[in-house]
Amino acid sequence: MKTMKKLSIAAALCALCISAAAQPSGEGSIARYEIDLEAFSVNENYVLPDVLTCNNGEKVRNLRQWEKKRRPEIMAIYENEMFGKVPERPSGMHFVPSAPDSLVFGGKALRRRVMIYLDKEEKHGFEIMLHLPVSHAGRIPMFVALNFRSIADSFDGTRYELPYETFVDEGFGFAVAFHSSIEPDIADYTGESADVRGWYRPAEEWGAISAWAMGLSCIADYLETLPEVDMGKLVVAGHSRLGKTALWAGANDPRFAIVISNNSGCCGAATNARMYGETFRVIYDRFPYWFIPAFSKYSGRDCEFPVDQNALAALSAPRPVYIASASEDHWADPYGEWLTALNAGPVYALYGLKGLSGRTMPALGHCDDYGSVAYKIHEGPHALWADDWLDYIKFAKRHFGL
Ligand code: GTR
Repeated sequence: MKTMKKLSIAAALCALCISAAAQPSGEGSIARYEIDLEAFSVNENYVLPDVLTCNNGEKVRNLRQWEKKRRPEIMAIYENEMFGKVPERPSGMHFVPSAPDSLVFGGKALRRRVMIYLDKEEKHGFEIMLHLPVSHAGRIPMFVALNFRSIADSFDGTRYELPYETFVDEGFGFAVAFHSSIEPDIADYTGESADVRGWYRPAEEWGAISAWAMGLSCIADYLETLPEVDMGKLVVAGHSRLGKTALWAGANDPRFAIVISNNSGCCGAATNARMYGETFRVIYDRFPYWFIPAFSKYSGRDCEFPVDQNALAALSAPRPVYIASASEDHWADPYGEWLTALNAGPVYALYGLKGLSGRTMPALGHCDDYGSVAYKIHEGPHALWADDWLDYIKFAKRHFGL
């Protein structure tokens, strides 16, 4: 099954038994860099379950079958076996300004800070920060993202490459919240103030990734109250664990018109079946609270998960989805992330939309954004850089016709 080897990824690809779902030829482009597989193993006999085969074996042949039967089945798999259900927002949710609005970037943008309270008593809530271009003609398209830093610490956006001013210059607003202020990113959190999961319903019914996804939807709820925002043009984006969250938020909330998942790896865009880099056992041992307890039964049995991650990406169809990797991010399995993008294509095809342009991984630094599924691999480590954001802005502009 699994073998430990030191070899170039090109050699690894030659050894792979490619599944019926994908017959790609990644050698040409990916051979440009080498992966030391000594610390990794790969399941050479992986098979991706067919995203368009229903639980009862029935083949999906049209959009109706996808939307009425197969898509709900896949949602239920992620809800019952991995992330838990993202609940409706609580009835007590309301919004309170947390600081006076200010003009920033030489007067080009309005900065606004708002508390999103989930309860009437205002014990459970998180702060969001908005940057909105002030001289924008028409309603404002928005990026919505969670960040790894508190609002107070992230004004410059330097550490996590949130170039707010660039967004404003390009005609986009940006709404951000600190992920841990929605649900702490800590195992066995025992505090109360921000513990949305424990307060709202039993914590074991939904993992932190679902709580963060709910937070993104709460931000969309706030944006709906702003007449200057174009609710038809919301992009949800995230990096790493927040890239997993972006995919899950996109699956749950159709208001996110474009979904961008950067270096999301295991349980995000990386294939389960290859078991390369981070695996279910490793992720669940380190971060059990991201998931529901039911997910533990797949530890070491990644291939037995009923779907692969192309199914997660395809839950956003027909909305465009962008998956991005980094060449040195072996932990997240760039090749597996590309396979996911490739194999989301058949669902987009049901909508008459194109997936990736071909069955070859794009060269480093290049993006395959020919259709409604995009994939790129930047040269370098696990990161979301300013240049990546520029690509995402370009992608959003093209799909929004801006
Ligand atoms: C790693 C984890 C990955 C990824 C990353 C991150 O430690 O193994 O799944 O989510 O963290 O979010 O930074």
